[in-house]
Amino acid sequence: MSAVRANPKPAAPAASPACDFDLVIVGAGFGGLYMLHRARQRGLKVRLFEAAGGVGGTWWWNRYPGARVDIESFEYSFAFDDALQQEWQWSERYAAQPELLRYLNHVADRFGLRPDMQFDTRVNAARFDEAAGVWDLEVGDGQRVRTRYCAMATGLLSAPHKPPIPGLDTFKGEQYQTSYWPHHEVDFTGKRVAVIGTGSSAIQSIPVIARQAKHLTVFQRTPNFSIPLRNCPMDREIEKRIKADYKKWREMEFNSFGGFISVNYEPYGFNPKAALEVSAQERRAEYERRWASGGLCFYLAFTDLLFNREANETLAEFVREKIRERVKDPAVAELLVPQGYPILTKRLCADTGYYETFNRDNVTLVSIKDTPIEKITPTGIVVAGREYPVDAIVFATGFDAVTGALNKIDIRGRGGAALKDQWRNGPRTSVGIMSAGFPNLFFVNGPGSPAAFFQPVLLAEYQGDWILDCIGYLDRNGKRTIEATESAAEEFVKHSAEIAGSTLFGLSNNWYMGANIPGKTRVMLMYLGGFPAYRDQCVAAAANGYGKFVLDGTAAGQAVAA
Ligand code: N01
Repeated sequence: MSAVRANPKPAAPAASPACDFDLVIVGAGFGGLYMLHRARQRGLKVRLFEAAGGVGGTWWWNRYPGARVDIESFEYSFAFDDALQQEWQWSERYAAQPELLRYLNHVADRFGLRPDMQFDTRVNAARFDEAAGVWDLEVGDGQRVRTRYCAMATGLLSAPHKPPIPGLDTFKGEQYQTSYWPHHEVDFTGKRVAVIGTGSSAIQSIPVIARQAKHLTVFQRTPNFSIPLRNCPMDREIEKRIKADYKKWREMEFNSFGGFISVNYEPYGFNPKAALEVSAQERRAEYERRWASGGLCFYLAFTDLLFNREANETLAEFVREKIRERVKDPAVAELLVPQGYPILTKRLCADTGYYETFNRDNVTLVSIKDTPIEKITPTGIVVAGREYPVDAIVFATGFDAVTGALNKIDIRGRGGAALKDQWRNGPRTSVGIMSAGFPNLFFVNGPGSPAAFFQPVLLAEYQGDWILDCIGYLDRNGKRTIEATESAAEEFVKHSAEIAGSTLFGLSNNWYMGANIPGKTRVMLMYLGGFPAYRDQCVAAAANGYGKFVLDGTAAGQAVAA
């Protein structure tokens, strides 16, 4: 694991066949930055392209009011460099977007990464040149770049989804999207504002917007389960304790299922008991303890919550009760109480005063579950024949997750085959890192990996190291290409589907399965077996000279230097 191992020795790159770069990285979020840093350390000639005007990825784009991380700052940060861990001071238990952006900029400067990054440059197309065994990229306004390897660190939630509601273009007021929030300050003072959507982004922004707007109307299709985040200023004593033992905490994270253990306050890690094996009293006590701690620790409360509907219902009912306590008007409370799907199967939200916001006089909740938005007019939003006049609309309508950002790039592998065609019925990868027919193309936090179910910063570190180790191996052995085999991908996809099939995730319309995007194939997009099991898969895939892959067009595993 990257947190506890020494920097690897630079590999000697093989002679580049008429290439501009050894490695091109797409995306300057956590994953791209880490990989760039490590690739440079290994002596690779590398260039990172980023569509945005600066570093940050998710944290560059999502500047909406109230945006903050809901994994503790001490955990949602790089583990690979202890000096960096020691010197950075987080100001809050859960860092807000501006602080995360400062942190990522600090990382870029501290490790001198900027000279190898090119901003405002979208990668539009990537085609594998079979004769030369290299990738030919079309970037920005037609610039052509050739590279031996390409790593897509394009993000899990980076292709925003804006539903094509009739009349949208006729609206005369202001329109915002949480994931494309402008860089200038948006002032809703004195305005009638609508928020469409009630996922994590909406749940974070609604309380902040409500405090500013003259009136806020929230249009809710599916109520979400939300837990109090309980953010607070960083306690310096806790900081000292964590920094004194950072290595131990990181090891625990890397060896845990989801990569977060709530190190900051009380470690509410994995509870090995099942909800249905303990008494109602013990269950309640466990839920109350976690409720008081706040955040996402409910995922680890009992082992059967994601597998057994009856067990799941014990937690769902506990949270429903809490929602009813937080909302004064019982009719509004009932609209906000989620019913009909298992808790935790749509991403659990963590809020700061979300439900209490509906106790304000200037906030109205409109359920569009049975009566969808009919149209948008120049002056408002129409539901069930009634117009709600508004001056501004905020779309908090989510993302074409996991595959969306990759599908925006015209990626073509052997024989000119398009990746999006190959993945029409769901992504097919070997260990979430490579796809058959697309040699030397790697995914970071991509489809098939545990992304979204494992702390994404740590996963990016692990995968970044795996990919660079792989490149190092090829270079040391004079090999030019590596690709997944169809049979290995089939085996991994089948294994992942079996795990997913044993869970309750299929019982809700969640983005993990693409169920939030009309027409997208409904299939679990990520690995649900937990990080330790995933790591075993990655180690096995690399064993015997990358025996589960094809090297230079022939089966791997022959006698080559380790
Ligand atoms: O997106 P979402 P998000 N008409 O897909 C509704 C991470 N994140 O940006 O549920 C009306 O969750 C849709 O309704 P429904 C986190 O992993 C983390 O909020 O499909 N409504 C839903 O209510 C999260 O899960 C943080 O019925 C429509 C909402 O829009 C992920 O990003 C903060 C609609 C979309 O919710 C995505 O969160 C923010 C339509 N046509 C995000 N289409 C942290 O706290 C969609 N909706 C760290």
